[in-house]
Amino acid sequence: MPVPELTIFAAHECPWSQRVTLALCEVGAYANDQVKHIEMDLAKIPFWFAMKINPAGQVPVLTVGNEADHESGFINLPESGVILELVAELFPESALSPEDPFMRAKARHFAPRFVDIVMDPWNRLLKEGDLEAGAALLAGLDEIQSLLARHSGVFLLGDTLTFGDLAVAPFLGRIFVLGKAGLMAGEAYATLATDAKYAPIRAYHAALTSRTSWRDTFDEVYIVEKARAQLAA
Ligand SMILES: N[C@@H](CCC(=O)N[C@@H](CS)C(=O)NCC(=O)O)C(=O)O
Repeated sequence: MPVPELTIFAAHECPWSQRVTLALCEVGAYANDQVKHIEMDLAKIPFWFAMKINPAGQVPVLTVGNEADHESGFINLPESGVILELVAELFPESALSPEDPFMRAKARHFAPRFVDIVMDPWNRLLKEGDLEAGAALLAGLDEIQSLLARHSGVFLLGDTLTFGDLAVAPFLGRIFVLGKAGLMAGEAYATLATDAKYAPIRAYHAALTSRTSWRDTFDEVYIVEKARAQLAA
């Protein structure tokens, strides 16, 4: 199937957007000029965006096809998880979407579980300085490590990167970067960064963030500055 016209509306600071920009990098869409990138300012989402592109007023949105051409399958698609899977399927040679339906189901389950048991406590720790949330965050990462241990290899399902990995990468990356920057209260980050128990999640983080796609979509200084400003507001 030929790849249709693609436009991504995204914001560098937004982890949900980074899921999609990571995938577009991984499949070579940026390198091959197969996608137009529109960077949005989250502080000033324009009225036309909510009117024409996404009534929820949120990024990311992937525009597929051309509005003027009814044959092009035109759609403005919101929701990072949905977009991520579509990108994986539009570029099957990338192998980001496993052929095996059970493996696909595992990839789908991974991100919502990660958000529930890791990101909820992480947000509480960051925004409220709730130290009990630090223990919950580490317990959540224990469970994530047990999911990773089900397959040998550097990624969730082995040595092949899938959309499941890309869905959690922006969040795991921010945990390490903002922890290193001193924005996580208590001892949770020190434990995560040094305790032998958390060596598997450190290795997983390293496997994700050592990729070119990560370097091309993540600016550590900018993300720390934005987070500091948001927490101070
Ligand atoms: N469930 C959405 C969440 C997207 C989201 O929260 N985007 C934020 C930026 S990180 C946004 O656009 N915020 C602007 C607003 O809500 O006004 C997804 O997975 O795409």
